[in-house]
Amino acid sequence: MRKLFIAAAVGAFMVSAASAHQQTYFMPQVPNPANMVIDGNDDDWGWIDPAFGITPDLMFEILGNPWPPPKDDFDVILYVAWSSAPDNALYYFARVTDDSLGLFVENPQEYWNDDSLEIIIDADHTSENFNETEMTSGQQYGVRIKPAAGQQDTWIYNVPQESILWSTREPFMTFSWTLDPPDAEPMQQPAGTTVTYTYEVRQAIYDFHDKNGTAGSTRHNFAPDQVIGLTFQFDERENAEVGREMQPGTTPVDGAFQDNSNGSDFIAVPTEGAVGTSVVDDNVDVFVEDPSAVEAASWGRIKSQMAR
Ligand SMILES: [Ca+2]
Ligand SMILES: [Ca+2]
Ligand SMILES: [Ca+2]
Ligand SMILES: [Ca+2]
Repeated sequence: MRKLFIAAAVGAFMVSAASAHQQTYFMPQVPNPANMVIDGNDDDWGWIDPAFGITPDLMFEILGNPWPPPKDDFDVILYVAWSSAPDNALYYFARVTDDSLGLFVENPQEYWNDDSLEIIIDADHTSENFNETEMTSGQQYGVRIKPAAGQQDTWIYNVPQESILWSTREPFMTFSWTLDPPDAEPMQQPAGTTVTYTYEVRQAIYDFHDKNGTAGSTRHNFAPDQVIGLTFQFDERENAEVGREMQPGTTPVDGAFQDNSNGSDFIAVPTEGAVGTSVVDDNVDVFVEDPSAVEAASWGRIKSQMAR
């Protein structure tokens, strides 16, 4: 059984590699969602095999800059994970090290021009150009630390109706961030120093995302070995004069913001003994997957398959 499971995972990778998508990563299953605390700290991520960490050497920069940059200019580690039903959610954590905090815009629609993180989701690969569907078939989320007073720190870009923001709010999306030093401010940072900021998110994701809420939407149900259309792009800004200067992320081509064929895929790797328990009640329909699991060693075996 275990070999069959591994074959399925590797098979999925092969299929994906042959498709139009640009890069493939693996994400493990959260062992117990009830133990995850969305507070911007990674002390609840100790379970994750460091091999799943996505670092600059596994990323691409799509605005034409030398890559990777010096570590004091921009460095990051990104963890991505999924949970089974009933929790059934996407989790991610990122820690960025940066020599200049670039937070200048107040309008969340422009967060992409600041230090921020964009998350592009077309879990079921139904969408090519999802700007044309106004993000019902694929969604471009943005998160940024230190929002202006009264502004959300989470967003969905490029859709005029603010009703679409329902999935950026609790209980559907929970986002917390940290900043170190906590009183760091753009343009006031001593030369030669770095700041560190984190993003931590749990969010429900949708195969069809209605603009008005869950009633017309279709929740995505995670399962082992799924190939999820999912792209992460960091935006790196340094000063008030020049906008975003770098855009490192999980795809080597531009355009994922509107077209899933320009994005990356993540394969859902099961974790032995994982449960879907959660204290969160999203009040949405889910189906319960058989929590079949492979040994932790399967990840290493998958990697060895990939290396061939
Ligand atoms: Ca945490
Ligand atoms: Ca920098
Ligand atoms: Ca979709
Ligand atoms: Ca910056």
